[in-house]
Amino acid sequence: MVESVTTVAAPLPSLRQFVPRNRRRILLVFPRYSHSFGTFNHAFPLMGNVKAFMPPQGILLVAALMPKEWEVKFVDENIRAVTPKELAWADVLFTSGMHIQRDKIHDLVERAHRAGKPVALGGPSVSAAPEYYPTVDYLHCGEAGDGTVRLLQALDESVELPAAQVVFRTVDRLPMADFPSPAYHLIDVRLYLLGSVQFSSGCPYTCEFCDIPGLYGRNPRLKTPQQILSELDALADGGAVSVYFVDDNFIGNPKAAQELLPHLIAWQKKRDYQVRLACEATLNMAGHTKILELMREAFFVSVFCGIETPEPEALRFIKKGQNLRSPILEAVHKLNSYGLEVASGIIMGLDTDTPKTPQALIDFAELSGIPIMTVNILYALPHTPLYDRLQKAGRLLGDAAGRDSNIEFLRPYEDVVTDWRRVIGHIFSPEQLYARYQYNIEHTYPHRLGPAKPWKQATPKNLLRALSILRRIVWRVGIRGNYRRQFWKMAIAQARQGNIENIFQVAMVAHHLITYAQECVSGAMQSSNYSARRVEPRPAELQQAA
Ligand code: B12
Ligand code: SF4
Repeated sequence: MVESVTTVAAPLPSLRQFVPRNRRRILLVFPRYSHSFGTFNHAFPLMGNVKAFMPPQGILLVAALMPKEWEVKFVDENIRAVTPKELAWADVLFTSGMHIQRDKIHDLVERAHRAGKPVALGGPSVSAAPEYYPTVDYLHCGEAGDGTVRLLQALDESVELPAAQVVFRTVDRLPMADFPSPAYHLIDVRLYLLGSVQFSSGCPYTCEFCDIPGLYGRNPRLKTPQQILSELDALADGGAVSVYFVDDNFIGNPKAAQELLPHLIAWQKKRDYQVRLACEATLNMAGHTKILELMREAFFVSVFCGIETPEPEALRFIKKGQNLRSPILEAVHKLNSYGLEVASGIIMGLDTDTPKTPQALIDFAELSGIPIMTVNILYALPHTPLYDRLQKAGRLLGDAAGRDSNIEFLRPYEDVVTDWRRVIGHIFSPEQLYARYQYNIEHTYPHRLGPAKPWKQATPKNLLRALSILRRIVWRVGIRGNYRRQFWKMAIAQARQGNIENIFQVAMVAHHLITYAQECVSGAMQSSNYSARRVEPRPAELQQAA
């Protein structure tokens, strides 16, 4: 039975003004990610104490939104598992996640229920597909807003397990200018590879496969530059040396991006360019020369573009015409000329794919020089135009056992996966990947700005850390690695030119990509990030009980 609370029956206080009547203990837990190209897990052992990719903004923001009268604890299971003692302490467990974390969310709910605690789940997965979570007590669909106030009211009322599932949907979103900073005081920023900030939410485009416009809207909503600067200060003070703008599309509102950038430049100058910035954006940013100039000055060093396919016909078919505004290779190389290394998402299994597609992708990787290309087979996400089209055509399979996609492709599934393995195996062979890095070393990195006084960052603590990373790289890659030759060729050339930072960056990321690709080719990993096929074991405590 499900009770759905979507409409506002009585006037609600705003989320920032909600005052509870009772004391509550809220345990916020972020579930583990499955490993993927995008999680960089194989790089962590080279980096000492780094344990996870980025702090989870969404749930940390929710932590910051809790009434000050309530006690709050936070555990990121990518860093360590939540303990029985913490579960016993809590009145209620809050969790979040993407579809790919679905298994881990279910495991967590099972652990909470065994401890007799109710669970509230929010975030992108439940917002898009509440039907995935029939056993969760409270579902929070959508962004922070009136739905969140309703949830807090319900928990203020009672923390008993509810008789039926209750669903809260946000209709009226909290303006982003009213967002507090995520609760960074609850984490150790140094345990993460990157810090993250969010300036805007939403994307004006409507690519057929994407759930962003449905989840976050088409008219990007914005924080103020001052909010961003204070979040950046918190992250940099906490030890972050790289920060990723998680905006769906950094130039979704180009005017707003252009207005923010001078503030970022002033911030970088004040801190002498200690923090490298990165973002996600559509490839048509190549047409915004002024923005590119400012991004260079603000020390943006990489941008993730959903290129999806280099085939123009395919781009038109998936409604991604914005990638066609200038020839793709020209656009990528223009971004490189502003110091921006391009990373790219690629999709296989499109209706327009032919037996020639794998070679076209391999050629594209070589010509573009893009080192990080995350290649996935297509999966139809609920509530996307793609899902609706395939449903009408009777081409949705459900999560059929053993398959990584829910789509009946036009080509045989086995052929699509075999092609995927061929592409991954080729483009992430050490020779190919190191050649693409060499391209960026020559054509991208020299265009970047950097600290005016780099020696100021060479504190004894930083030097010790760098030495420890270097020792690990030399041991794991330079001595024990099966691609030692490529590594030493790059490392010796860079050391001669004094570009020590390039050695660190390239060696760490390449190690992840090469190792992960080898796991993909051996069949140990999923070919789609949305696959429901479990490739990792359940936690020991749940296995024992089963
Ligand atoms: C940063 C990011 C990542 C980071 C995650 C870092 C981290 N620790 O969170 C990394 C790089 C690891 C990542 C990887 C992937 N990601 Co990602 N990622 C994002 C991105 C760009 C930003 C997330 C974010 O910080 N948002 C800002 C916060 C404030 O928003 P939010 O989390 O939705 O939280 C709000 C509400 O949902 C709500 N809320 C959230 N949690 C909770 C909990 C409770 C209890 C309550 C009440 C409310 C609540 O309150 C918040 C304020 O409104 C989003 C896009 C987006 N717009 O969110 C995609 C997104 C979440 N990722 C997505 C995907 C598909 C992936 C990948 C599978 C593939 C990929 N694109 O690379 C991989 C999977 C990795 C893995 N193996 O597990 C999809 C998820 C689709 C879905 N519906 O599940 C998204 C939506 C983008 C997209 N459509 O492609 N990702
Ligand atoms: S441009 Fe990117 S975020 Fe926007 S709809 Fe397309 S895939 Fe989604």
